[in-house]
Amino acid sequence: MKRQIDRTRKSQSQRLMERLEMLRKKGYMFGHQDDPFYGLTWDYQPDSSDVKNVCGDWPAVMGFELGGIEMGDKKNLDSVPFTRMAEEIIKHHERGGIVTISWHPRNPLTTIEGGGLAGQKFPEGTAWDVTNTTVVKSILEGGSKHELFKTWMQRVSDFLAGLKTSDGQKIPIIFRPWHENTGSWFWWGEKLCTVEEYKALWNMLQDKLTADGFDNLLWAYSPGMASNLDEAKYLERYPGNDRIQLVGIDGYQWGSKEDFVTQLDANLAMLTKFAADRGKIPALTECGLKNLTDPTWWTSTLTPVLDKYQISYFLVWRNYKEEWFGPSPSKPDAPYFNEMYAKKNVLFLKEINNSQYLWQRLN
Ligand code: BMA
Repeated sequence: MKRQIDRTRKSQSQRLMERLEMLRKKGYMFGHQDDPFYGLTWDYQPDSSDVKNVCGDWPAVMGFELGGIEMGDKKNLDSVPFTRMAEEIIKHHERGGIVTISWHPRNPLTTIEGGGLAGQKFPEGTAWDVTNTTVVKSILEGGSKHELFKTWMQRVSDFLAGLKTSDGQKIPIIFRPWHENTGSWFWWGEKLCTVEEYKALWNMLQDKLTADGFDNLLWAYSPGMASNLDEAKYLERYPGNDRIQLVGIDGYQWGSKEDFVTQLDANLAMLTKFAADRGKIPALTECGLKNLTDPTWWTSTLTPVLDKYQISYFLVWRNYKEEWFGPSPSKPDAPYFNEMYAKKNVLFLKEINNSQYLWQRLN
């Protein structure tokens, strides 16, 4: 009888972790939020992508956003239908890509239960509503919104449960809740909850999803880039080595190129050392220059810094008509994006699939 190697012993998250470890020896991956849903000149066409329309290849990493799932909504906060989202997540996995998920849930204290945001003025009721500093406390055990929040977590769990391949395999996912928590623009931000409350919030969600059997999640912690983000600061709200597999930073260029480069460089130096000391995967979990006001940005600003570090990936935010962070064929940054695409150490889908082949053979 032919002996079969049992490949089912390792969880999907362990396998993803190993794949990421191997890939980052080769280079860093490019990621894009909401890539297959819409771009600057199109929306909801099958198999389309601004990135693919520029360079001919899919992003290695795609980001998806669950905001709205907690309300039982059919579409997320950016109007992406959840059924379509599940399809695209499965598709990206099946084409060999890597999936990451974020969640910007409504504010459980100020949102209107059972209703939409109609009648409420942005940011009232949203993740960005920071008028009340007891939101986290209110959803923890014993709080007035604890039961409501349990319903919200259940809806996340139900969505995740649908993310399986046609042969029933769970899809590995980099799950990145409660991000940019060292700023104070989300209801889980630094000035809105104590360290203990933040950690309890993290644990509540992680424990719930773990209890539901999701061993396919790779948990990512990602505070925002900041001049004071040293190791001690990073550790302050860090949920713990046993809870985190991927350590990230979200860092956009909002000001001058020089300030961005200096801060990103310093933060990545800290992050990659932090990761090496603890056996974690480092990544630039969000970044971008809004509307690519400097079209050379990809190769003049970003990659010279990233080339210095062995990070797993960087992900730019969505291409929304009024605010975009990825390339588009009609925009002047497209040739510079292609220049970046041609770099050997910047990895898109085709390249990571070659490595995946190797990785499968080695395991
Ligand atoms: C923000 C903006 C918003 C969007 C949110 C969640 O950065 O892009 O328009 O609703 O992310 O994707």
